[in-house]
Amino acid sequence: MKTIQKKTSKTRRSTKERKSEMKKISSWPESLKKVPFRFCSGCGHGLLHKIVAEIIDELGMREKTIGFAPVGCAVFAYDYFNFDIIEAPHGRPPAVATAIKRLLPDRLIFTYQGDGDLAAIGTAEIIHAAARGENFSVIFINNATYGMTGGQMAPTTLLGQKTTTTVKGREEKTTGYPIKVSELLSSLEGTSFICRTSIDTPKNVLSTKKAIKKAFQYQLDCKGFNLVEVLSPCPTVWWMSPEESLKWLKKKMMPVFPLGVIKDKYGSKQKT
Ligand SMILES: Cc1ncc(C[n+]2csc(CCOP(=O)(O)OP(=O)(O)O)c2C)c(N)n1
Ligand code: SF4
Ligand SMILES: [Mg+2]
Repeated sequence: MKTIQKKTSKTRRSTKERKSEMKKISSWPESLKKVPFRFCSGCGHGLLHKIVAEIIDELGMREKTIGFAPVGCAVFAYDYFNFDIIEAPHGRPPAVATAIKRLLPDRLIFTYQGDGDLAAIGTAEIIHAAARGENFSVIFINNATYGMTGGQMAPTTLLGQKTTTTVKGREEKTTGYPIKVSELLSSLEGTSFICRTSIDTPKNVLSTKKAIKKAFQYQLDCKGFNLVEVLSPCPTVWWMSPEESLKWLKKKMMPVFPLGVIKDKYGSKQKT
């Protein structure tokens, strides 16, 4: 009994002492407004917004950043990010970003686009911006569907995937094959860094953050067009629970859209 009491008094520390020893591992980024997201539970957009905001804080670029929001569930980016956002709906972010980056070359410019916005409605804009080697960054959210409008087929919808416009599952005969945007754009000489990541696990969240930070750094170093494709869950129109959606993403999406660096003009071809 005596020994126990001695040990307790030795190891007991004040709350103040314990607090001072705690390592801060997370905080609210200044680049993100303190407002609730309107995304569904388990949606990847909220997590991605936080990652982007953290990176901008870490780069010290909050007052020099301009983001471009699309149509789709990310349309409300201007409500969430605490820096300038320009709304350029229907696939037009790469065209408007081109103009703004050329006018204000010292700004950190990025577009944030879903697969419907980027790979269907705005196919021409993204291809030509990449071919021109415009010096800005693209964050491409691939959730294999049109989330906002209720789950129609997107260009990235998998073969066999059921959507409201492919009720028996997508089949190549009538709707073609999924477009692999990252591989397609990496064939263009104007692109410098193209990478595909996912946010299904903590490890992959960290890899996503690393990849987007690298893309932003490439832009700041004037290395030309770069894009990070992020595989992201949309539990609501995949008709799944958030947990099931992460499993589906890994099991079904990843074999079709493998993760890793697809092109790095100034570095090596390695896994992120
Ligand atoms: C020219 C045009 N086509 C289609 C639409 C309808 N629309 C708005 S958002 C959207 C889908 C967006 O899907 P995606 O870009 O994948 O974003 P998500 O919601 O999945 O994040 C569509 C088809 C529209 N408003 N205008
Ligand atoms: S519909 Fe999908 S993409 Fe849109 S907020 Fe809900 S989960 Fe996210
Ligand atoms: Mg989508």
